[in-house]
Amino acid sequence: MRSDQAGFMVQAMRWFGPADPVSLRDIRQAGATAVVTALHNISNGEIWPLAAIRERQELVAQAGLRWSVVESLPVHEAIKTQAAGWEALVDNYTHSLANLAECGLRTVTYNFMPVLDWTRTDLAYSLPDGARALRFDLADVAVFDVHMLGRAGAQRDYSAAVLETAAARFARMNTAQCKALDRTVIAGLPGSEESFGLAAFQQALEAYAAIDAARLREHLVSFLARICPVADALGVNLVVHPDDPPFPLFGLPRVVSTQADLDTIFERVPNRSNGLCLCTGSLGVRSDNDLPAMVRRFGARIHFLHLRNVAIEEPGVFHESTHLYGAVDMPDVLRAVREISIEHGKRIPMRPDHGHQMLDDLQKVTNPGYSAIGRLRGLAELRGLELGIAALSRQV
Ligand code: CS2
Ligand code: MN
Repeated sequence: MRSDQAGFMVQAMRWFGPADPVSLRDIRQAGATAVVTALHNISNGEIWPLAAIRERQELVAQAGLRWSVVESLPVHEAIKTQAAGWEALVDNYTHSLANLAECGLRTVTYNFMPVLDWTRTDLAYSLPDGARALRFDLADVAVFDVHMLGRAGAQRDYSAAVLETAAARFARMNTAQCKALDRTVIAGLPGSEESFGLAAFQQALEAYAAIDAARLREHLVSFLARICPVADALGVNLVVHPDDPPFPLFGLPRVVSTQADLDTIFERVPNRSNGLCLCTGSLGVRSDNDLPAMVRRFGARIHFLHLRNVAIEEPGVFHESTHLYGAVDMPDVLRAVREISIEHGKRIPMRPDHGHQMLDDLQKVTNPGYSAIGRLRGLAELRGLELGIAALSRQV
């Protein structure tokens, strides 16, 4: 009999901790052997205490699962902007890394997106089959940015066509619809460390007034140059999650969106611990990102996979499709993953990154993108694809 432990990937699911409406038992029944979680109750910038890490680890172990990846150990905004006191925050970060390593947690995810973590404009987009998906429409971002926030110079960041659509859309929107858009865009999606009101958001944007992409890249490099030597010594892999979506929003710089961005990050900080969380759904929004090629190129540095797919409706508009079908050629990606797994002798933790709200979950309140059944479906499909690829490869 084949065992569920035999693949080239470790099947994991994200769990938001004891308050998550999706339980560890649900995750186990979905067939995952591991979870990906974080101490979301600890404020960004503070040290994760050993005891709290151990307690979480035990909770996961009691459910018959393993905590395989930390997602995320968030990087404080002051580190991204190099505001006063940022060095002390980096020291706290390394202290947390040391505590995690002491508990045997050796893969740690983070992102370097300014102000906002992942961004969508619709959290309940109806699909033809009645399921709901997360959607992004740049014209809605323009509605918020130009008409609701009134950011100076915002018009310059959009095409004439997008501005025209946004103006027409805004003219038809009532207060409730404006509020809903505001909440969706800046109130913070699950996993985000920040959540803003309009004034606070404005202020957060202003902190980047003098920070362009070149400068933000330098800030990322100085962060990594400080923590990677420590992570090397601890045997910890730090894996950067790409920008989602992988293009600038609100005039904010983006530095983890393309193969060239990643090349630079790894060239500038070649340390072994400087790694990548390859998120197919984030990177896959850009047609110039060749995902199987990126898997092969960065194979040694990939220690975590987010697997999902996107349907590109038109430039700047996409929704999250089912895990196997969409702009990303998932069989080709997993074939490449199998190759790097063999080449580097490692099983790579993966998780189905988001899923549709479907079946009984349509009646439940869960974290957007993180309901149980849609992710169970995604995990099941990806597991079948993995097994199929492994089986076919043995025959040739
Ligand atoms: C995640 C983000 O839910 C998601 O899509 O990718 O919350 C976040 O960017 C990652 O956890 C990395 O920090
Ligand atoms: Mn992701």
